[in-house]
Amino acid sequence: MKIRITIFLITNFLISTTSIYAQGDIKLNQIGFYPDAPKIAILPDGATGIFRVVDISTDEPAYEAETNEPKFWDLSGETVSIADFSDFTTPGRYRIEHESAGHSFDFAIRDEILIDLSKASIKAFYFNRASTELIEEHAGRWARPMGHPDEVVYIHESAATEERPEGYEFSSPKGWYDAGDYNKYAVNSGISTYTLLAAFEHFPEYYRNLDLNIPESGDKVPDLLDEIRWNLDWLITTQDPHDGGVYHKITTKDFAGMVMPHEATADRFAVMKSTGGTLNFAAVMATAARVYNEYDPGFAGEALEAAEFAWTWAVQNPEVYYEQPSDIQTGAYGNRKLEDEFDWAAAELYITTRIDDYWNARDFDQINVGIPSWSYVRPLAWVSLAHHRNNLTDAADLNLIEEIIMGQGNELLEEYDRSPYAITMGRYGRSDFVWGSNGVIGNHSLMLILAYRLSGVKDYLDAALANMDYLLGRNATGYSFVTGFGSKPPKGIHHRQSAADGIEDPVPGFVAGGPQAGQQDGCEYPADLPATTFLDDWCSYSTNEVTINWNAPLVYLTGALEVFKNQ
Ligand code: G3I
Ligand code: 9MR
Repeated sequence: MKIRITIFLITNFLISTTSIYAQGDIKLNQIGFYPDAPKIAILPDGATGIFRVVDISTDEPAYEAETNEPKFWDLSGETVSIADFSDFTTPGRYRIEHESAGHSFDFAIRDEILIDLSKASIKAFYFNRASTELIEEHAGRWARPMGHPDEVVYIHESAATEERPEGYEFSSPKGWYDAGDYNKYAVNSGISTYTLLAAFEHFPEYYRNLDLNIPESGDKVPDLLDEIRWNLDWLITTQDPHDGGVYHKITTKDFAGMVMPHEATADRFAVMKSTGGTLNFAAVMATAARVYNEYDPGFAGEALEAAEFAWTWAVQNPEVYYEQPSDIQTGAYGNRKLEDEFDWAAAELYITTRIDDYWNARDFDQINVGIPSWSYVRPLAWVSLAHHRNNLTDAADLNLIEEIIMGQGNELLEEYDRSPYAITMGRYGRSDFVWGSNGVIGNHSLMLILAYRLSGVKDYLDAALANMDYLLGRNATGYSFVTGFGSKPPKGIHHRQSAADGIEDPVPGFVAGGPQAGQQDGCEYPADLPATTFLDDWCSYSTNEVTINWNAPLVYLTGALEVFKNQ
């Protein structure tokens, strides 16, 4: 018996040492799974046959089954098979093993598996706060001095008016840094702030009790709303009080170097009012007016007034497209298609005020609304309309609202069923893998969650959970894309504070931009297909930067999955 065990151990040892596969070649969600949820891992190189779920505490197989038939994925150039162990529900810590394909990272099966990530994904916004010191009590190892007080910003030539000429000084403090850079952009603040507001609006019970350990924790306002307020307090300063137009951005002329916020002290400018920025502002402020009414009616009133003022400016100035002035090099967030921004702002104003004129101002008759992004916000109108569908005036078409959300959900489900990785990325081939592809899959998931809420059909929820697995490791790069989470998270994100603070681990809770084949930064990539072009290095701002608009859907998704985990 002893001899047989020894032989078994030696053979096992040989298999694992002679295999060309490393730990992590079997890919899965590196955090783990809810006990009763679907659970799958992906095996490389056409591996088939028996796979085992091995209990870490005993090193014994606890479950085994066969893989499905391998499939080829053109976007990653791989032939992969699915190991489905959804039937296995016993809490514990495990790894997946396969005779030729190696093994996975360790993972857990337990309840509340996403709660820490749900909190950290919001806390990332706190870490990106401008105009405040982050103290150790809230920021731990990532405490840092205040950067960018923004008590004095200058009107740039492009934004000069009679009342506010070039060089005019005003105050525009607070807000979140957009990303790895330290600038603040009205357009991208739009979808990001809205998505967090939507998370609260859709799941108030969950967020009311979520303690984020931020400076405002313990006050009467839920922490998520306190965090959002930090950005709204800034955003409201970007409206010109004389006409209602909104500055496109508050920015330095060039991107800062790889320095901490307090070391980036170049002058900041309010650059050009734009229709796009103004409509994003209107939509967010109209949404905020609803959400804060219960907690701070004074602010809610102010927000609604600001939204209406912005809307009026945009209607009178419908084609003021952002043009980057020649002396400004920072992010453009330029966009010449603003029909969707008009739809979104009108929809939010309609929902908040119940004034039919806002609904009637637009042709709300689109069927294929698509997936939200910073440059395409039409779906956000339908997200809000769907959530408020039982509280609209007769002007609204409820059947259309349902048809639109379910149509989108069905399109995503089709890809999920077809996908070798069982995810929703790849519907239009490469076009899902754009700069910020991890924001794309986050927004797919937001639409799926809505389809689930409208229909009660669990397939939509399962697909959203599958996309969460993708973000946490079940993808062609093998990374868990969220800093500080999983066995192989990004370490070299393009985030100035993380690169400059001298701390090995980056600020936690940020999702990296994700794979896309553009290589716009000229770095050297280990692979070049849409789903594999990813580099965990500061150099790679086209795949490894972090941004508020990619983190916001991660917030929404993790929160929703925690809310629906027992369904
Ligand atoms: O619109 C075209 C589309 O027609 C075409 O089919 C497609 C093919 O790749 O490209 C589309 O344009 C892309 C554009 O985003 C719109 O999505 C560009 O290729 C792509 O380079 C561009 O990337 C943007 C990037 O800035 C560079 O401008 C990202 O969306 C945007 O998220 C990113 O934002 C930056 C800010 O400027 C500064 N702060 C950091 C932030 C994140 O990196
Ligand atoms: O750091 C910048 C990042 O935040 C932007 O998303 C990106 C694209 O606009 O640009 C980065 O800045 C780079 C600049 O464009 C070119 N020189 C190198 C900079 C990064 O080190």
